[in-house]
Amino acid sequence: VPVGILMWRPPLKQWKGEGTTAHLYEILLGRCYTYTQIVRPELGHKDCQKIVKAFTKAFLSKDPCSSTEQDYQPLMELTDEPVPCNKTLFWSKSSELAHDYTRVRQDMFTLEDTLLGYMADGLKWCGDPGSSEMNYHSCPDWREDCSNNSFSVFWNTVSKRFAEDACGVVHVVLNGSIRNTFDERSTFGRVEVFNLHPEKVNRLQAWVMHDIGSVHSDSCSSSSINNLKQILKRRSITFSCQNNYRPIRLLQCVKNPGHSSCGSYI
Ligand code: N1C
Repeated sequence: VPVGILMWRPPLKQWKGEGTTAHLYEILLGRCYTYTQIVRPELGHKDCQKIVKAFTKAFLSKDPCSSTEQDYQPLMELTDEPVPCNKTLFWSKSSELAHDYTRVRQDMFTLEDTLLGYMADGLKWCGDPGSSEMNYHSCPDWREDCSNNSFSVFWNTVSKRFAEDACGVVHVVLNGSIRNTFDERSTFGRVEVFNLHPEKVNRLQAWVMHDIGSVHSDSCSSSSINNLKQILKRRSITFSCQNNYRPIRLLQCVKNPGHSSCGSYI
């Protein structure tokens, strides 16, 4: 048989989004070991080889536009990790600020402070039905190709579990410098709010933060926040809201010490 025939591979499909992150497998494995051995050694018993295999098995050799929650179930089962009551922190359009905060408040957890979120944060991945390889050239774009793509379904699945597991008072950092501070189409608005369990979540505490120097566009009294309040009321969850929660404001001021709105704190 001519070598050329053995080496021929069907062409991978072309998508509008960027392809799988280079060295994805090694990055996932490295992050898994970093998290379970160094960040939270109490999780040292987790089998990172098995976890990363389950992760890639969820999407390899499959159509990246027909990804399902079930694809990620084996991975979810290997990575259960309860967050203590009162310590869950959600965010929407405020990723950097929320993570700056949990870096300092080590007892609080965003999804990226749990194993799966830590492993997947910032990465892209997809497979192809005609190949057992990852597609490093392109992956489906949420808008232009399909919404049920391998990484959007992943974030929906893990965000859902993160919300289902939450208990006590839960927190959310929202961005008051954009028009839709509470966006019903965001993962927070679409998935997390609806997967909180009212029998164990007594209250959602929102912190609406304004970027330093921006013109305020939304605050706790805005209609988008009122919408969140109504949704929670229907779900029997108490809501409270605070503008520019001081501990987080101080973190913003660390990055903008000279700004007039920070002056009174120095
Ligand atoms: O759509 P969002 O925000 O409201 O999602 C944030 C919300 C958080 O509370 C997290 O628990 O949902 C969870 N989450 C992530 O942790 C996460 N890490 C990285 C959701 N999405 C996450 N990503 C990527 O950012 C993912 O690709 C998704 O589409 C964006 C959502 O960010 P957003 O719109 O600011």
